[in-house]
Amino acid sequence: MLLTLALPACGSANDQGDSPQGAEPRAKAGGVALKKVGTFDTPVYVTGAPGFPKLLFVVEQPGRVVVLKDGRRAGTFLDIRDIVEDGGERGLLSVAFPPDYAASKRFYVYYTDAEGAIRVDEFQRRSATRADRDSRRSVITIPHPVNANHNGGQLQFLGNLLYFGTGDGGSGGDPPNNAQNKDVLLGKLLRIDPRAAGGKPYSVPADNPFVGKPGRDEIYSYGLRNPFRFSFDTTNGQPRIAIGDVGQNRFEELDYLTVDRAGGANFGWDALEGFSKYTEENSGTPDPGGTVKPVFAYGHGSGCTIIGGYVVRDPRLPGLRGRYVYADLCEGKLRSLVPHLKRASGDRQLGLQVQSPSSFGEDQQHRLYVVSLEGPVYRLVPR
Ligand SMILES: [Ca+2]
Ligand SMILES: [Ca+2]
Repeated sequence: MLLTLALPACGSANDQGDSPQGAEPRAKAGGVALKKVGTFDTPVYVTGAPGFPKLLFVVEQPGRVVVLKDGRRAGTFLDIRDIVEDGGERGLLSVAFPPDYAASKRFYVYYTDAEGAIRVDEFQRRSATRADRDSRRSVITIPHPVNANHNGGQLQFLGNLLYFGTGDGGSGGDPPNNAQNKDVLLGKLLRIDPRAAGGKPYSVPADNPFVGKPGRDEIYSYGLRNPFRFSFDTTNGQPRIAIGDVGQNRFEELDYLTVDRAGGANFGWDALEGFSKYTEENSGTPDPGGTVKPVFAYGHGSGCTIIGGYVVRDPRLPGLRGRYVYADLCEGKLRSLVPHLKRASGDRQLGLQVQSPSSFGEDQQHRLYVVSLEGPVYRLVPR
């Protein structure tokens, strides 16, 4: 069972006393409405697969991926509940399908195992709606033995390369200062080619920023606390990345920059939280200088845990096109802002609310979904 509101968290609890327990989404607001596509067991992610525009995949935290076809449940695509350690912030947290999925049949999952380690495994599909459980191949295992929190959890492909975000190893204030340590893979955005090559389970692109330099070659960016959800924005020519990095006790932050510039970037944790110097428990990491500042941050008076979303590209939602839609786990209100490379603007509520949002996601038609940890998955539709 999940611990309500525990999922990607870790900031201090929201003390406003107005959490949306029992609230149902309003049917209509701001030109956008929420349409329920189904109810699931502790869902934490939703996505589509290249070449299969009619399918939608919902990730259930205990360890299943459920598939819908044309909006109707079409079965369990993958069940790995036996190898997933679930609860709180742990569990099966993401699935990703590479651009060549239709031909290669391979896809990837991100989960925590019985030892608490972060694992990315590869599987292959047997049919459009059924994975081959026996095709499992371990791609990478990242030890995360000390604390149960801050496991990261997002997989995203950009081209053939797999990006994934790991948490800092947990507790509060990153006691071992993992996020600033380029010799460990915690508190990082990582980038690999997940295909087996040369007798190894994956390869590292030669142009990763720390190849040939001190620091693990898999690292793309560092100084992250718990980048539970991130997405790519390909609406603007040069691809950009939007990272919702969950904060400690004071600030939730959104990082938004070109993918190029994110190469080698230091996002500042745990010297910095949001725009501010981090001075609370287990602080003491000096500001290294040259860090990438967020484009937006909000304080814990209006939330507890950012749930990063997507820059909207669904042509059915003209009022939201180009805006970044996100939410906060405790507040549940859907919000949007205009992302700029220097600073976001125009942050405002959509007028829609979801209980304990755990993620957003897009299908192959660029339609946008929001997931409630309590069970429902909704699609954002025009009013
Ligand atoms: Ca620290
Ligand atoms: Ca290196």
